[in-house]
Amino acid sequence: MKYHEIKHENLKKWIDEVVALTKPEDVVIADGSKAQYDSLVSDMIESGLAIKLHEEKKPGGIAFFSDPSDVARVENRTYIASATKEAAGPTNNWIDPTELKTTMTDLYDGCMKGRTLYVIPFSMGPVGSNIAKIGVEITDSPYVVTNMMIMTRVGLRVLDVLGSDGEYVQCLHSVGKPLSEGESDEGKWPCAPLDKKYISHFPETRQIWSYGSGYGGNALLGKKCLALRIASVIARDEGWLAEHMLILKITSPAGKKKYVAAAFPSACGKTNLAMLVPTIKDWKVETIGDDIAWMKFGADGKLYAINPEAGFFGVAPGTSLDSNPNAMHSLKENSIFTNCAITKDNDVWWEGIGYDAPSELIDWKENKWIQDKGNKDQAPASHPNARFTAPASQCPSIASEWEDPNGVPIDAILFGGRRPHTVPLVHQARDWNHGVFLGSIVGSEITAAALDLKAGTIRRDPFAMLPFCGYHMGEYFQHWINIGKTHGQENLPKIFYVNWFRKTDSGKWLWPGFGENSRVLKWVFEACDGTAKTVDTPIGVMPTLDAIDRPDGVSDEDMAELLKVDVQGWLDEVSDIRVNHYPKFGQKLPVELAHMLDVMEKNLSLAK
Ligand code: OXD
Ligand code: MN
Repeated sequence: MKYHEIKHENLKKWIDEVVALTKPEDVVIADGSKAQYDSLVSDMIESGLAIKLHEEKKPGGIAFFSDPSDVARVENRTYIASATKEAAGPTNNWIDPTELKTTMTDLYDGCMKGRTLYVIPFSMGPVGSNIAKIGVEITDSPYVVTNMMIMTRVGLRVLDVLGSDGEYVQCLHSVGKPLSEGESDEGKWPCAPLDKKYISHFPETRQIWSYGSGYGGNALLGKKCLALRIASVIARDEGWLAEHMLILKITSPAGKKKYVAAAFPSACGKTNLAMLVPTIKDWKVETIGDDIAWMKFGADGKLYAINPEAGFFGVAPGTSLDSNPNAMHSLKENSIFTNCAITKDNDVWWEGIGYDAPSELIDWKENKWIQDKGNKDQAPASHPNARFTAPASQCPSIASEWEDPNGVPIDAILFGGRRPHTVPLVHQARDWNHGVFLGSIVGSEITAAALDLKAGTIRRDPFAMLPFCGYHMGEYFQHWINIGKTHGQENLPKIFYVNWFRKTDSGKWLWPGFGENSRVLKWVFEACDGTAKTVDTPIGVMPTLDAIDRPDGVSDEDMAELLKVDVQGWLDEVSDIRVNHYPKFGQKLPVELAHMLDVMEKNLSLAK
């Protein structure tokens, strides 16, 4: 299809404007066909940008090495350009939208010279679902097109749903590297220098403008930009929730099922939990989504969730048949690998894949790499944020209803993070507002010094949405409180706080995690049914010491430690929230949350 044939006048006009501004050599519509995917892949292999992986070891697989300056989301170059700074709030970078558009229009001028402009019509969520939203991404990166074809539903059927006047989110992307006459990328990853990268959101006009990066969430604009930053604003306006949450289904031995959504900050194991293989007999866990949940109330008053994505953009290092067999099976074929190491026979390898590196590798910086196990300081062969892009449909644990356009009814919401001390293995909120309070204080230990933050300190990441909320976070808290006011407690999901990451003072893990987390999910399941063994504590409702089946290696003392209310630790937490966290939100902090903090402090003081 040629873009002049598009029936949607406003979309055609926008494409015309972008073509005039960016001056590409050609315009192609991503039609969603396998033939087009295959031809983009062979072009990228031919140009040297992509590596074709081993036919039998990774059928249909390709690999890329990005530019070393373009390896992750760039939070300090990510902007919420709302009409006022106040609307973006204290936790987002803000630039006046007119000024930002002027700067970026200059950058976009001629930026696609020598390249093809692709128009990608995509649906976040099953095509036609009333929870789904349509986006159209314009990009000059074939890498982006192929990744979007895995991560979202792309193609002409989306244009059909859009019709002649349907609503869509404009997503404009360029790698920011025009080519002069006769110039080619010579197989190198195109991008612009860091100070020219902009990942910009215009919430009022529901637009995304991204320039200069070709990587992940900076460039696959359906994911963090649309499905979280822009969607969180739409959700606030329309009374629903767009959240950084996995969705899983758990089925008891009696065949009873429940759906659980869970928000953990990036790199806290959402993909692992979503694909967990239970260690408890006859319990089953299946996957609906691993990163994002859109949740709307149904006619029966219950909260229904869809996974707006169609694939997984997972962190490769640490993923193995032991830690996450379902992820390993998902990426066996038809997958894209970015910044993983490549073996001599064109397979992928990464740190923590579960076996030693073959004798010789090409590392993500494209140098020869030989494993030196004696050298703890050896630079890794794969980048710590190396990724696999895999179709969700290939996941062995995918639930049959994962594409149900009506979504699945959520019974429980979990919050969590890496907290070596203080926060117990699991506790339950007394009611919705208490649950919102727990979401608002989510924090996680910084594990790598890479983020300019001190390793070992706790970074507050409320609702795991700190980098992804498209408006004032205080108003976001209020939106959650308001949901509780307008919907009956009996229909609302129960809220829990989990922590798999407790350590002893000598640094030993107290809880084995991974599949053993099914034991905690079982208690959550029972708590939703009202059959769990519970005890009231100053911080919420907790399991009794014998309520959770114990895995091998967890002693009575370990369990007592995991389920202890650390009164002094929590009082320190209260003062940290009071002094360093809540004041950020000023007048917009809901009174209900300030009240919850007072209640917790009072409860703890009484328990001292
Ligand atoms: C992700 C993230 O890539 O949260 O999902 O950073
Ligand atoms: Mn994420």
